Amino acid sequence: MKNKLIAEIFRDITQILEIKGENFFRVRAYEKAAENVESLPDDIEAFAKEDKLKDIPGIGKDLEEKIKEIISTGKLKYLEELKKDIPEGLLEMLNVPGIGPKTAKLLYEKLDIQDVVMLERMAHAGKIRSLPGMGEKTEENILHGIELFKKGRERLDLKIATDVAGSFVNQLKKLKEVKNIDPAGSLRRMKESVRDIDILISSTKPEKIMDVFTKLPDVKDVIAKGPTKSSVLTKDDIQVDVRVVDKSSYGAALMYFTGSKEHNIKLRQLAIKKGLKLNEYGVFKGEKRIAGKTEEAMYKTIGLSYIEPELREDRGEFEASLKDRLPHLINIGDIKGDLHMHSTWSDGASSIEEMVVKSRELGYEYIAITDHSQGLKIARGLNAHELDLKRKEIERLNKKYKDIKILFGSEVDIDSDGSLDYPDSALKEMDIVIGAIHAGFKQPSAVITRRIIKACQNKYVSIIAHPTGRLWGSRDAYDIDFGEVFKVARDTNTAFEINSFPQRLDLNDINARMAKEAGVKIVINTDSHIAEHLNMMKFGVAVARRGWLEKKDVLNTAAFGKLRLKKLGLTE
Ligand code: DGT
Ligand code: CA
Repeated sequence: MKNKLIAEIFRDITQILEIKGENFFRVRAYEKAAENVESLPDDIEAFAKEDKLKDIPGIGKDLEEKIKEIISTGKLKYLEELKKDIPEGLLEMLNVPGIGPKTAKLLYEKLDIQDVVMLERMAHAGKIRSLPGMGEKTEENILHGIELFKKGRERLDLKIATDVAGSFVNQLKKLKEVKNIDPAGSLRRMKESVRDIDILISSTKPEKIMDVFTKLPDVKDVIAKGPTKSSVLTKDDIQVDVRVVDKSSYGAALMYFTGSKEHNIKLRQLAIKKGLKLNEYGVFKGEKRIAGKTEEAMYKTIGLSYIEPELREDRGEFEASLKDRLPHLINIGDIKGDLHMHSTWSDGASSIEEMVVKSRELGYEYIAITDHSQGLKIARGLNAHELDLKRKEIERLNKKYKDIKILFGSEVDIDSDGSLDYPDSALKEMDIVIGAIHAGFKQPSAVITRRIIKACQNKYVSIIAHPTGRLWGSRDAYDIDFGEVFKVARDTNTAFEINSFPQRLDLNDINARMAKEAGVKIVINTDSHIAEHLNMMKFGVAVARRGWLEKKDVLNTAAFGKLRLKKLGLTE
């Protein structure tokens, strides 16, 4: 599927053309084309094969040729040429939140700022405030943007890490010399972001594995190669480490390299208390190894019940394990439906029916189609008339697909004063109402807290979506008083969402656990904008597991008839 690549290339072109101050209409043409290609429900290669590229809105002869070139070569000469006209660092600068092409152009032309390093230096030196339309506040915002940018750079999101690790594991698994293989480190603990990928293997032929690993096609550079441990950089500059151990110490090594470091330290202390020694080769009594092959045996020998990787953060798991009170963590298989997704009715790229078909494949009993509300113009929110039409379409599909319940819902904007973007008369007609903040992120904590509390108090709002607004690498969580908010959520039976989108993962693990302890119910949703996104549920489930949640804490593990959502006015 090259749709995304093509859209990205067109966007890069737009940005360079804007920096160069090109004609508005040319810039807009690429921007439109990027949008249209991105929202195509099907693989663009199928369009190309059937000679139908020109049927896509905004694609004429010229862009058709360019799309064909990208499909066959994976790149575009025109973009490569354009790139030569501007400094390389300038494009990277556009990834700093708050720096658009116009600002970049100004900074480049007036102050000769060519990359992020220079940008940071000039902002610190107070040089940027002298430019037209900029001030001290702009400088502050730029510096904050750079901080976010760096944070986003240092660590991978969970989806990218999962995909990269999966690809390496799959290729290495094919070797007959590989006995056991697992990703370890923060990825195995399913942390929301991952610095590098650690893979552990057991084998009697480590050298052979090192040879193959360091020569895999995704490898760009070999950082270090040894007989049992090597590190490489992928073409996307992601570091992957592979270690090979003997199968007799596989469990011990897996435990050690899964971490976290804090968990490991506590483990070692517990072992010492029992007169044992613990290291990455096993548990030892004197010189004798008494465990090492499996993690289960390792934990048992130290006197603990098995601790799931997601809990290994030294956040109370030892105390719980010793008392045999570890939670029975929720599993992906417990999820019976997805209650937050968009369709082509608002800003989604798949029709409601496509969302239904994919959800049936996933085995769901129910889903909610929750397009945006009228006020959110950029996301094509629905007006009253469109809501009516959409409801009819859902009724039609409910008749056609008897094995899944399709709920008619909306993701309704919580306005800056906490009121909702539809009147109660419209909300009343819906099966499910999700409240969400999409503007006014910078309000003071007390104001945002009040806004969310007011939304919880609305008798139709069943769920608060992505409650802190955090976007990885581009936006901080807004400041909410969760103590206050959770009290009201519990009393009004309003559920809070764990949004599974890798850039969101919001609530995060810590907030989710706090919600559970406050008696607030959780819903895990994908917020899908295309059918494929429905697969991201696993990331939300990972956050829930890291937040110690069990099946009973999460509403969408219930069968349809038992879905205890506030004011679920089910339509037959
Ligand atoms: P990351 O890479 O920052 O996302 O997080 P991790 O947890 O994957 O950290 P990493 O890659 O530095 O190390 C992998 C595991 O190896 C880590 O979770 C625990 C173990 N480890 C590394 N260094 C130490 C150490 O100094 N002491 C102990 N006890 N364990 C360590
Ligand atoms: Ca790591």
